[in-house]
Amino acid sequence: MLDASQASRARFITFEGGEGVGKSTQVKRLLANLANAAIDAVRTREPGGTAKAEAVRSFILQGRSESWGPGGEAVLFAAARLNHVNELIAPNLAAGRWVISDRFHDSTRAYQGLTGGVDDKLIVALETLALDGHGPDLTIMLDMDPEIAFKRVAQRAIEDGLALTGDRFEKEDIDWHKRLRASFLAIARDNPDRCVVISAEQSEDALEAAIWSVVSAKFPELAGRARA
Ligand code: T5A
Repeated sequence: MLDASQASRARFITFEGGEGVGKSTQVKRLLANLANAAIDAVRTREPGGTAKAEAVRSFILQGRSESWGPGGEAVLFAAARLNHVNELIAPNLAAGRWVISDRFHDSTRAYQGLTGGVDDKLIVALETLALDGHGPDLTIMLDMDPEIAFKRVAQRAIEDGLALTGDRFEKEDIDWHKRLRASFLAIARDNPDRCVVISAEQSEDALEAAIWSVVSAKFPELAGRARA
């Protein structure tokens, strides 16, 4: 049974997974469903979310940090995260607004740590520093074969009339992305109370329904509230 303070506490939900698995699509759909359930929520992303963190995003995704190596990049992601937590995540949660983030600290652990080889001590130190107690209440891990995800990203580029150039990490080879997938699954296994793995190899509508079912089961204050 929830007491009144737990029931009214704003929740922090993160979406994680490899490239092109459908995180952004589902973050938007969850926001719409929360709005329909009369929950005030903000959408954000990493790297980014604040002006300073978006500047770090551009620097990294343009490939300008590549020569820093995975350790240097982990520090840059954490610097962006520290600002994101201080200026956006913590103030919104304190004001009673739920926060839904497209990627968060598990991405550093998966990309730079488990797949990139950065020492776990540095990853843990950066998490402690940047999160400052503001860890997610729930993490939705969208899981799929990276070869299928890359076809989706290529199709999106065709539809948008853009060249498929690939940003800093999309350029890594398929074996790297298979190891990345295994890294996210390992994080989920290590954090069973927080992480829920959902197959992203289903339609957008089916995935949206699966995510709502997980979110509404995790947070009893949503019981009986309709989604969009
Ligand atoms: N990074 C980030 C690190 O290395 N360390 C860190 O600490 C952090 C925070 C961020 C990059 O930075 C790295 C990870 C990344 O490489 P990004 O642009 O945010 O860059 O990268 P992605 O998160 O991969 O963004 P994408 O937009 O490519 O992927 P999404 O958001 O997972 O997918 P989405 O929703 O845009 O969908 C992709 C395409 O598939 C279609 C969509 O319409 C779209 O065309 N689609 C579906 N098609 C069929 N069925 C479905 N169910 C579909 N869902 C979506």
